[in-house]
Amino acid sequence: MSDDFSFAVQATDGAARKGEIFTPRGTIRMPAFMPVGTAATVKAMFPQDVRAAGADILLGNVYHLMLRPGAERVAKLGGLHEFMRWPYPILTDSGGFQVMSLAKLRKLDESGVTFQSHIDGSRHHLSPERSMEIQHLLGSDIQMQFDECVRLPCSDEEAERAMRLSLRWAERSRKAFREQPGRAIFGIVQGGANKALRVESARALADMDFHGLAVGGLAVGEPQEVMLDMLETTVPHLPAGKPRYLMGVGTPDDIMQAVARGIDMFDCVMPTRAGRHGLAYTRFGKINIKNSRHAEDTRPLDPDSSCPAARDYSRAYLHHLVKAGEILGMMLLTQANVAYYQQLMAGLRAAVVEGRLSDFIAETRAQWAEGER
Ligand code: PRF
Repeated sequence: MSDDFSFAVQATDGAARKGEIFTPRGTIRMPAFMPVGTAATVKAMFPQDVRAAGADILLGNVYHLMLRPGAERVAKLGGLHEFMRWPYPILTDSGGFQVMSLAKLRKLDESGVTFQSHIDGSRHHLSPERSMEIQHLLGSDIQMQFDECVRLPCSDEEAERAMRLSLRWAERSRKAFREQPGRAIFGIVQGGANKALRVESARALADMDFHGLAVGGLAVGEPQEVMLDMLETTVPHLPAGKPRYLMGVGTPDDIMQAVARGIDMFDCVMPTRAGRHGLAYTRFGKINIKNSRHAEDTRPLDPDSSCPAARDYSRAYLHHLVKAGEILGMMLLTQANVAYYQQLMAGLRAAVVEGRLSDFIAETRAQWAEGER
């Protein structure tokens, strides 16, 4: 295995790409979905089950880990991979987005953000420099620049201010990144729902020395068509030779549509969070397992799935577990959902290689609409 970070595109179908990132901790097959492991755990799943479901890489969060158990403590304990027993690649988000959605009493200025912890009210400061230091202490394989994401809708003035601040923070993050073999840093495009701002942000970041580029500031309250429109505007300005990551997206359909527009990587809490709330994503569409129509349904979620959780337990049993508030209900549904997302990514990769992505997308949507019958 290579001792450095590298990226290769192996096939294309329209704007869509099938590629791989090589890192010393393993290969990331793309288009890739990264399950979210916010607090050093993919909630309700053993790491070996996340792996068995087909994940090549997890996402971790600076914000949560700096507050609890603390980045210096994780470093002392051997780094995040060793701590959580996940030896494969980890991407860490830089913290600003989570501060804005979770922390209390936030104050943002040129230096960074001061905020109060949502856990105990303690005061903290995050800057591009501190975020990169924390990502280094965690031992993250793919580190994200520190940025500011604004919710949509917002004014063009607000989108421009945040985009320009994020560009200045991109330069500071790039400087503060500790170069190590196999470690990478990605820049993040901002610019709200304004095409000119998006293009300017993408071009400026493309000229900086990042290993990959992310599109941020989307899936923050806008309709899907606005998000896809922004991708169509932004992606052509991102270098073809670098991986492209759409942050915090999304539903299975969002992912298929974004792949068709040239995105390579995704993360989202959707499969794990839905699993803890009794919602299953399957080839036959979304299933609310709490619905009483499943109470005596002996069929599994998907008899043809390679995932034991989706294949080996009846819907009646899953219904019972979730209704009774049993932990195993959350565990099985989370595992089935993560496996479904990974199967979808495998399907997308195969479709790009075979040059039949638009047929794959149409067939997948038809199967969701049709249900089982
Ligand atoms: N920036 C960062 N993390 C993010 C986002 C962003 O814009 C989003 C937006 N969907 C999710 N996670 N740093």
